[in-house]
Amino acid sequence: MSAKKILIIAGSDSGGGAGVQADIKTATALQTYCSTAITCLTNQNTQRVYNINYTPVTFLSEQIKVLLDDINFDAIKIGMLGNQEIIDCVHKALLKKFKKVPIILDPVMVATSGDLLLDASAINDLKLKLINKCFMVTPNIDEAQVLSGINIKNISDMREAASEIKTNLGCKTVLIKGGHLNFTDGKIHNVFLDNEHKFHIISNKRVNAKKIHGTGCTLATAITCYLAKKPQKELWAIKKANNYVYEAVDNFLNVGKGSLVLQHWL
Ligand code: PXL
Repeated sequence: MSAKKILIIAGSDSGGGAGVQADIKTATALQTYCSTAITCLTNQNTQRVYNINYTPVTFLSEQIKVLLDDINFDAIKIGMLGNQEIIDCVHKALLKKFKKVPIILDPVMVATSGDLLLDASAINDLKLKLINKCFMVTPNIDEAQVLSGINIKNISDMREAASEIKTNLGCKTVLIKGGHLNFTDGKIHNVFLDNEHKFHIISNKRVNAKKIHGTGCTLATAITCYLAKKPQKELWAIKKANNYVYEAVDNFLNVGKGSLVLQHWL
């Protein structure tokens, strides 16, 4: 049997709700093979992130190199990077891939618990070394505000921020996730700006539950899997991924004392 193959470059969440753990569960549920290059180990549970241990960059770049030498990936997902050194390492390791394979970057900055997952000093490097070369970036509202400099309160601000990110930072497409905003109709609206500078609104029902951890990682990985299956069908991939996340959230698990987590065996 054959399968589509993705490479996940992201951090480990020892609690299992987000990070590489959520990514592997998602890829498996979507019948996609995944390899991983793990940027860091977080020490965390459902309540908070206690500390972070980064992978030595010489080792991380060797890992990415041997994977790329061996496996012909259909798409690549980048998640938590953490600091400038790791960003620089991933940028160099992927140089030959940016134009050949769709790369989806989730610009992870802060955990659901509020803990910081990217050094503030690394934001410029993220913009200049990775975002400008990626096929898609998937910021949430807070990340989109940091990347665009725009204060986002509604869909019109989301459009403006997406346009700013695509035009000024140079990625091909932008998906701004609206889950952190309260819309008057009670739904969640996400704004996608495509390669031809056309806007699309992708909406879904909001699940009424307390904080859920791992939605961003899961969505970006699901998009990566669907794009691996059908390249250039990014709107289709986003809609399918959005449905996957909605179902996994609607069937949430309450495994600890903190945030709820997604259920991937639907
Ligand atoms: O949800 C963002 C995220 C990404 N990657 C890792 C994380 C988290 C959130 O906690 O731990 C490793």
